[in-house]
Amino acid sequence: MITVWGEGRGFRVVWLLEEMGLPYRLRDVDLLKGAESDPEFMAVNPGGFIPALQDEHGVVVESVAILQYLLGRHGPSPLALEPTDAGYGAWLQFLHLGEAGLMGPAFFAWAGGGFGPPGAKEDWTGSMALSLLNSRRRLVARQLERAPYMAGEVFTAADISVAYALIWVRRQGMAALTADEEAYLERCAAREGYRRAMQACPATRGWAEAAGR
Ligand SMILES: N[C@@H](CCC(=O)N[C@@H](CS)C(=O)NCC(=O)O)C(=O)O
Repeated sequence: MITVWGEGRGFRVVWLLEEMGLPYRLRDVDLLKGAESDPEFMAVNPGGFIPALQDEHGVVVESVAILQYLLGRHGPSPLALEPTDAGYGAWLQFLHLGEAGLMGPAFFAWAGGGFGPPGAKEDWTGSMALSLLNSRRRLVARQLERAPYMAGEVFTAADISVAYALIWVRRQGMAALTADEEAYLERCAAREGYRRAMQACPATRGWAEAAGR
């Protein structure tokens, strides 16, 4: 049985599991209480961050690595492209850009205002993170001028990675999304897999309801 530890970016993992039709259980991890107060989780991921994926072979952390792992080990799935596919380069690029180029900078652009002392939101690091996020969004913008999805004509795991980050940016009110980005998110969120993942993730659903989307 597959266990997903924690929501947050674990939503990406649950979304893919729902798209692939794989059975799993979601184990809540309360980061507000502190991961250290959850010894069972700390034994799974001594780094204390979520998500983690556990199956009969072991544990994988890093949400995008987990997506690749599921597609490789629990696939095959049309949500993964092969090196011989025309869109493979774009697929791999956007799969990783979703975290490394979008979500990572987005978190640090937001975190100063979310958790930091007065003025932290506007400090050099926060401003630089916001500027990195927005520069990487230009790659998404160019792709959306060419095709409906990150790897081309069809929805793939690269869209789970990128759409999650853009949804997060929108819910935190960090940047106004473009009309193309909004239409893209509408396409992604209209999927049955997304709807089922929202049903399966109470914390994400609560946050979406509070944010009004
Ligand atoms: N790059 C990692 C980021 C993981 C991450 O930062 N997760 C957040 C919640 S979504 C977390 O656990 N933060 C607490 C911490 O890092 O101690 C991934 O994609 O999984």
